[in-house]
Amino acid sequence: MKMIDHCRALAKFTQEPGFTTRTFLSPPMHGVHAYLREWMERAGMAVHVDAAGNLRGRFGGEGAPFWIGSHLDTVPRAGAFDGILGVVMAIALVERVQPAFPVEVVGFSEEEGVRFGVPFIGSRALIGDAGPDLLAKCDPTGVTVAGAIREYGLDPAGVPDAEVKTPARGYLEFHIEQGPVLESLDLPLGVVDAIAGLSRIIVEFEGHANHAGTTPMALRRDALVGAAEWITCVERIGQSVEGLVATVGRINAEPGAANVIPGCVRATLDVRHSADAVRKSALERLIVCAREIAARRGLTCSHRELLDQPACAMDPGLVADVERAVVATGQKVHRMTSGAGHDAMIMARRMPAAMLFLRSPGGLSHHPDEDVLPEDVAAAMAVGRQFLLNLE
Ligand code: HGY
Ligand code: MN
Ligand code: MN
Repeated sequence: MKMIDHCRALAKFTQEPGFTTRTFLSPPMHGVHAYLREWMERAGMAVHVDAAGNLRGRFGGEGAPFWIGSHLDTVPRAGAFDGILGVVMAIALVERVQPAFPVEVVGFSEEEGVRFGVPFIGSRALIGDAGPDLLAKCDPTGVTVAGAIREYGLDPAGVPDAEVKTPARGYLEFHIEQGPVLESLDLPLGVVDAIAGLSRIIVEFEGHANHAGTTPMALRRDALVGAAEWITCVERIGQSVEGLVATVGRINAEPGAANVIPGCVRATLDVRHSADAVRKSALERLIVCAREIAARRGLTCSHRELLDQPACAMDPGLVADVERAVVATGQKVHRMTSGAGHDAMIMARRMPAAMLFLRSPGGLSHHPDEDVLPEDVAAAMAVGRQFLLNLE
């Protein structure tokens, strides 16, 4: 079965019929684990699911392993390749190459941050950064991370044991680019040299709910109109700085009835840039902008940090190893920064990390029509094979 076919089959494990939606340890993850475990064991791996829900396969004997992996969760109504393609390619590489040294394959339980608002739960557990605060985070229904782990049939007390405490040679992640760059250059592959930093906050505008029919326009403190004005400011500041992206991805208005002036609005803000100082300065400007709009409209404004993920350089030595494999397989080397966050930026805190991107047709991702070309998967597999052979 081809890797693209595996990804399309795995995309059917979803919590939203008709779409691919698979958040942290939701029930369909059992099907993904069973599907991949059978294949991993056939490829010669000893497989287990750690207490953080990471699917892990150990190939080969003692000694410092090389890690290859990506994430198994998805955003809502995702495509079939973000994350899981990297796990499928890792398994296929071990199956085909049967490396002469130990390899750890990992399918992380959660990278997108959808269910609990904070990303990288799986890879953070692997580097020993999944402490009580993280396990106590609640999803919108009030279930904690620890509760979700228990509901899945695992024991959250075992999360500390998920940490990698032995030496590792490095980590390589294959991932779709999720953007337009490689397609614009007509290239199948990209070598990631850095991953942009990411700030994520919740901004709350508080006004005064009131009757939509009896409250004159001049007497309103409408939180949603204030948020709407601020969102145009987010776009304007995002457009004003080279390489900056700023996004309001989700907005909740309360009480949420057509005949009630919204009294409270919460909006997510996601700000990214390859330079941390630029990202932080833009974030500060956007917070000041929110406060000014609120003051002018008789609203109050507050914000809560969800994530401050510094930009992360990939390991120069490992990047050079990947580039050697790219050249050896006859492909052109193109170095690039990743605008998307990846588990590699967490694993890089524990071991040398690198990534190889595959072209995203249409530059599309986080969308059901996300795609990847068979010839690009074949090119990436050839690079992966050469990379592993060079490690022997
Ligand atoms: O949001 C991201 O950058 C990634 O897709 N988790
Ligand atoms: Mn993603
Ligand atoms: Mn991803």
